[in-house]
Amino acid sequence: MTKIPYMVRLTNKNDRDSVYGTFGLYEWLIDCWLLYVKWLVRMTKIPYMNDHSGKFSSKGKTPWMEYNGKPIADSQFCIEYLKKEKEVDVNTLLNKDEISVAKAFQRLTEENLYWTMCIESFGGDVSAVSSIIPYTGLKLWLTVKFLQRVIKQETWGQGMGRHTPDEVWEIAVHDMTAISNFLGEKKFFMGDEPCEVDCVLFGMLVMIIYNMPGSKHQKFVTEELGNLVSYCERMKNKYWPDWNEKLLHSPTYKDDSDQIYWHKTENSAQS
Ligand SMILES: N[C@@H](CCC(=O)N[C@@H](CS)C(=O)NCC(=O)O)C(=O)O
Repeated sequence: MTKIPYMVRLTNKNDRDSVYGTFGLYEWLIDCWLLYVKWLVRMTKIPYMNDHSGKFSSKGKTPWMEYNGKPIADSQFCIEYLKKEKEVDVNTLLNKDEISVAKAFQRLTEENLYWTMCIESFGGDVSAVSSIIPYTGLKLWLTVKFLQRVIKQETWGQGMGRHTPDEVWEIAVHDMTAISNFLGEKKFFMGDEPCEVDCVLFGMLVMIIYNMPGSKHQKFVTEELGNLVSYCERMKNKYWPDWNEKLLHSPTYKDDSDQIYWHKTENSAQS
């Protein structure tokens, strides 16, 4: 079963708030921004369902969500909307300076490091990324060609694609090292308790660790930046205890399109 995860849809079903969406991990592509939205959903214990229809947002991007029929595009706007709607503050333990630092790291990750990852995966040898896409033959070839073309245009426009491969790698090393140095020995990025930036970092780092096999990024993180690997494990254990059983290649994987996930315990992903 192969489905491309792209949409988070929230709606009010049977007089209950429900979130409909897909969780990239359950598929072949870990969508870092979708993990960000889903984390808030799990952290705040909003019931949700996965939707595997694979639609893009009105802005032509993923993820996006629909809440009581209102479509909201872009993970950041989804998060802001949910925070307001549910009256949750996931940064309560941070002061203004810390919130600013966290935001700067969020942007470094989403707007800079991300593009180096795109170039590493699709800019040259595509055999590694092809190995995680569960298609074969023409379908695989067309998917990879399509993604290569989109990413080439986007990275040129963004600017990262105008650098040489060595320059791109230098930028990536600086970004990943900055994240690792700031995390240091802390349990979570801003201290003992997780906050919003943790989900952004987690989403991006698990893409590196699990979705970029054999890449320079993966090698660097796993071999040189061990604190990032244990950090991801901590986040995974806390919020995604069902991670392994929901993997596409896991024997326990099943289509969960009709399932409503309810979180019964504090900060737990149990459904
Ligand atoms: N700022 C957006 C970024 C989302 C994004 O770039 N998503 C990628 C998938 S990981 C996408 O939709 N790419 C399709 C495209 O750019 O055409 C967000 O936070 O939701």
